[in-house]
Amino acid sequence: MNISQLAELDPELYLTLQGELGRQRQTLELIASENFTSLAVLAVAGSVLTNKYAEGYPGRRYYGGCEFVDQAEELARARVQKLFQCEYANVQPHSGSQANMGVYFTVLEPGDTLLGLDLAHGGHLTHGSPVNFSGKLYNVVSYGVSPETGRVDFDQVRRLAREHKPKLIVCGGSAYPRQIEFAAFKTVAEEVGALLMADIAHPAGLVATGHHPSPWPYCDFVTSTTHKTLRGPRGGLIMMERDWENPWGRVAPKSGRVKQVGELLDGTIMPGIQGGPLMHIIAAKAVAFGEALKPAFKKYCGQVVKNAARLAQRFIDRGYNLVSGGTDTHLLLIDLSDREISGKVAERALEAAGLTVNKNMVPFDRRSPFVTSGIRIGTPAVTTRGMGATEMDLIADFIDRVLLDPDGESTALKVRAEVEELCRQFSLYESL
Ligand code: DSN
Repeated sequence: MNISQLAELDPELYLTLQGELGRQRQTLELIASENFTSLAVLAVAGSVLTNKYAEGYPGRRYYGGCEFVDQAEELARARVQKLFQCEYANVQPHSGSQANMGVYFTVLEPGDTLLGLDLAHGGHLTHGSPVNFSGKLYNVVSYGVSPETGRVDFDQVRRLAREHKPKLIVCGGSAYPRQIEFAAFKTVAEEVGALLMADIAHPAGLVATGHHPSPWPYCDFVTSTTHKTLRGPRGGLIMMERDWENPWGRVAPKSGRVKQVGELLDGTIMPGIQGGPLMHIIAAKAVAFGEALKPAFKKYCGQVVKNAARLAQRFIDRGYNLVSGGTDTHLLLIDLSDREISGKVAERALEAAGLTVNKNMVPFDRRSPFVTSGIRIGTPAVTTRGMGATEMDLIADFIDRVLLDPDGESTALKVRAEVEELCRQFSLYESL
């Protein structure tokens, strides 16, 4: 069925979907965690596989009729293992949060100590924010970035690790513009006997294509989402370079055999925290992993990084402060602390002009998380549309004009018209 047929069947929802498709087509999507999937990923995510219950794992399900969904999950697993060169992969987590929960529930007991990057310094809710399950269940110690460099302060990480002896150290985040320092984290983890988990949700596509260093052999666990730079359907993922016998002496009930860590992770995801896997999404993950294995995806990720670097330079040229002074990934964080305009006002003004970004805390922010002093900008989605250096220069110009005149209606209207003209040149989902 084509979406246009929904016009008669469900006119209300049809209007909503058309509205969103129009928004995606006519605006510049600069949210660093968003992207546009291929039509193949979209089709499979909307396929008959949504009908199937398949609790369990391929070959050992709690339901009959799993022949074909088993194939889909096996394909997804095999492709992601090849993509990230790892022995273990669980493709069932519904989201990045559940992937992180899967590792925490396997490795930690409530009250255990977890060392993660502060949300305001670029971390993620699930890295120990007090309003998240991670902050409520565990004794969280947070590290941050250095005020001088905007990069992780390893003196602080080491000091906190020695003092608090975390069982698990988490590296990575959702607003860290620099490459994750896996090797440096491993040195600290080894020194204090902690396990190391990397959350590569943001740079996953860059990691897969060699545009960001690999977490192997440094990290015990790697979690990710599948919909950011990886450009797949919305979902999560857990990986280990090698499976290994669990060090906590957990045994299989009947045989007494010591379980592999992978078996424990599988059990934590299902039945521990999830029931039926989303087989349509797992199949769409398989499609996306297949796409990511192709040379075109490597080229795309290279362009994502080039575009972010170009955009960063254009903002620096115009006198903006960037957290860490720039980027080596797909995202940059403009620090507006020295300006009157807040992240909240900037986000709204840019949206009115057809540019979608999100307000974001910057390190040592004096404004609240609802107001913030930063905006986060990412290049994955505009790069998928085919934009390059020339368009990055235009985008920097659009943003600058709006930020210099956030209340100006005519500025917003003028920029919006130019944004729409640019978007027309880079069509999106033409066949929908
Ligand atoms: N909300 C995601 C992001 O925007 O980075 C992280 O989960």
